[in-house]
Amino acid sequence: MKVEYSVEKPLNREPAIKDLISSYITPNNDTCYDRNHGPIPYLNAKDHLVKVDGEVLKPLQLSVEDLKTRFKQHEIVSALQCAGNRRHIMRTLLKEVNGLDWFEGAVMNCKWRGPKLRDVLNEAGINVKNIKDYHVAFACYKVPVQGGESWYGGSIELARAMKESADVLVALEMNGQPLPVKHGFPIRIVVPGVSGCRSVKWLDRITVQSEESTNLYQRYDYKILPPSATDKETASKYWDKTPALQDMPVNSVIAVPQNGDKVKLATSGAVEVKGYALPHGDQGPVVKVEVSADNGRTWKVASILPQNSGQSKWAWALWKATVQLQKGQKTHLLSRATDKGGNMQSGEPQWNLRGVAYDGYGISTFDVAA
Ligand SMILES: Nc1nc2c(c(=O)[nH]1)N[C@H]1C(S)=C(S)[C@@H](COP(=O)(O)O)O[C@H]1N2
Ligand SMILES: [Mo]
Repeated sequence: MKVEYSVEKPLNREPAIKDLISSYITPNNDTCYDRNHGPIPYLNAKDHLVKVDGEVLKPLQLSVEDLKTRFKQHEIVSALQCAGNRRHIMRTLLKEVNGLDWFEGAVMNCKWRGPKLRDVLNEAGINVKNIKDYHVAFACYKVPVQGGESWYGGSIELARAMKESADVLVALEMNGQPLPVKHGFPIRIVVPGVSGCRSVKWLDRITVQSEESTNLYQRYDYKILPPSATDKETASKYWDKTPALQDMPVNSVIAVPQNGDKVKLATSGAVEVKGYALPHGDQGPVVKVEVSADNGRTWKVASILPQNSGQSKWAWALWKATVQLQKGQKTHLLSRATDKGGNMQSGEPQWNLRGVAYDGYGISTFDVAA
């Protein structure tokens, strides 16, 4: 099997933020961020199989063809975001954290297509007494990952998997094309609203089980540790007690003007401010984004670009606002989002050791030319 990159040097990269927000649907190219804990395997769609096992009546082995032809296909526009998105802001504004230095581009908003996980599980027949006590684990055994683990995996609650409106997909396509190799070809899970780490790529196993995935990345990473976990040592006693991160928080980011830019005002004294915003878990879509030029004392409502209106609750919102500014000054802008569920960014982000799920106000500090 051909692989690209390695356990020592996996492919991890993000696009320039201005490119990212230039299209509502993030195209299948380098505008999509890459997050890998190991090498990228080149799988053959003709012989690749996904095993469905665990607490099911009829274990299955499904080919890509089976998944395409034996189940109803669904298309969902959903953001997929790494839990570490915006980590750089957390380490800069709050305190140093452990983890890759993601800025604000570890997110993409794509059209995913494939059967619903629930339909696949229904075909296998869930064999559990109380669905609330179970999980569904996803795994890729094709390549080893960092931390000495020989496979990658993650899990979600079985109840979420079985909930029709949770839209959990066994995705075969991204933006109308077969999944790109680096994004999981030929099969990946897409769990809308949830930290990207559970959306397992190059999927080869789906297991209904009474405990969470035992993979390192479910048990010892991707958790919001309490503030008293300040290093590896103190964290060790919290890993077991801290729930695995699932739903991502309501969030917004200012992309234009970018932090550090030199901005020329229009003759009107105005500048156009643009960015993206994301809802909390399944509470989308984002219904309001506001911008402040006075450190949060007053807020101006931004307009959400029409591509998003009435669309998927899982999608991001692209937004823009026109703000009047003073020439020749260092300027500091903030943004905050509110979703349909009423969740609003609080402006009081909590520090955590792994720097995950940072949800402080969108922020941009730049010079306005005299
Ligand atoms: N098999 C496998 N699946 C994986 C990962 C991985 O390293 N291996 N990384 C996860 C993480 S942490 C994220 S954020 C997303 C990134 O998806 P992308 O590379 O398509 O952007 O994939 C998830 N699925
Ligand atoms: Mo991630």
